[in-house]
Amino acid sequence: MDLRKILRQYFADDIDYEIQPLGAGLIHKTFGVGVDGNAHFVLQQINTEVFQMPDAIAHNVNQLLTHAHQHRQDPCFPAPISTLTSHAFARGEQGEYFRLTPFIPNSHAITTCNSSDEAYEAAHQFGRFSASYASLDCNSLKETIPGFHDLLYRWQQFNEALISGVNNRITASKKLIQQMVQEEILLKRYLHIIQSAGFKKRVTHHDTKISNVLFNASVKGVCVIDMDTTMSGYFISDLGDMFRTYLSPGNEEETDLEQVGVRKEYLEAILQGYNEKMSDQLTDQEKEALYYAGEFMMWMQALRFMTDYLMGDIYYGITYEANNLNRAINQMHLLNQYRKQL
Ligand code: GN1
Ligand code: MG
Repeated sequence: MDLRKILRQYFADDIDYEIQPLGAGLIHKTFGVGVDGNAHFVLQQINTEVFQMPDAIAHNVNQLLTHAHQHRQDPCFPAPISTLTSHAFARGEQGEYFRLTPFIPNSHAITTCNSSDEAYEAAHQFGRFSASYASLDCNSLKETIPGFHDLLYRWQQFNEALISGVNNRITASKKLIQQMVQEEILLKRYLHIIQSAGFKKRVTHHDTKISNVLFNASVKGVCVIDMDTTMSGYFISDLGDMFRTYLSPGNEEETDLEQVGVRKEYLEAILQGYNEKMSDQLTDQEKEALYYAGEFMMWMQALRFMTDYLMGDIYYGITYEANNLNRAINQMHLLNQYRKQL
């Protein structure tokens, strides 16, 4: 793939940009585009297996930017750059989709959350993001991945994998599968939530990992990035994924379970940062589910990793055979450790 050809769809001048791989996401291919060692833009090739409707992402970004503009408020994320022909995406020769976003000067992303201050700042940014769009009718947003954080759907996919998945993987993982099935009570609570008037559909980011926040040199949060999965959803997705990904010193790839656990001060920091922006927005019923948010996301992610393992690793990138299995084990361990803190 000649990325220079892609850049020419954005720039009339023929600057010889340096293009370097960037970040550690499991889904897209990301590149820093710059001059003399300084990044000016971020170029991403959209994974269209995962995002089969890239235009839905562009539609949502447009809705958000229009809303922010009308309310004279900060969009809370960097707006993507259109091509010279005013398209949201540049296209590769085989129809691939690319998007370009400005690189925010003096900002950086981090891949692991290493202090409760970082956790606080990130939670504050994601809270600010959702709160900023509180008056946007989230029904105007499209679903960029159908059923993305629908726990019932993820549970059904898991159950289908138990029937049609790779046989020896199912047999060898009996114990873990049983442990995961025992958590079905978390699904019951979710089903209750989605029927309750006290739970609002909100503009939800749905991927609140620490690398989706930009920080400045003094480690203050600047804004959030990655609007791919921003759509209508429940706050438990955003808060829960922060718990899932910031609380533990070891991340979801960690196979030494001693490293997987909950740092209590990070939990307090996340709640503080998020509540500063969101507590006025949340209903009483939602506030009762602050801690459930973590259980919801940890279990759902365990189900998703395990489903992928049983189906033969078709969704998540893996670097070794049991990678998805180990991720599922890791997430179930985290869930158990998390509960001990409640
Ligand atoms: C995927 O690629 P990345 O890290 O942004 C996934 C998230 C999962 C995460 C687990 C579109 O996100 O939902 O939580 O992996 N995104 C999609 O590492 O499936
Ligand atoms: Mg993402």
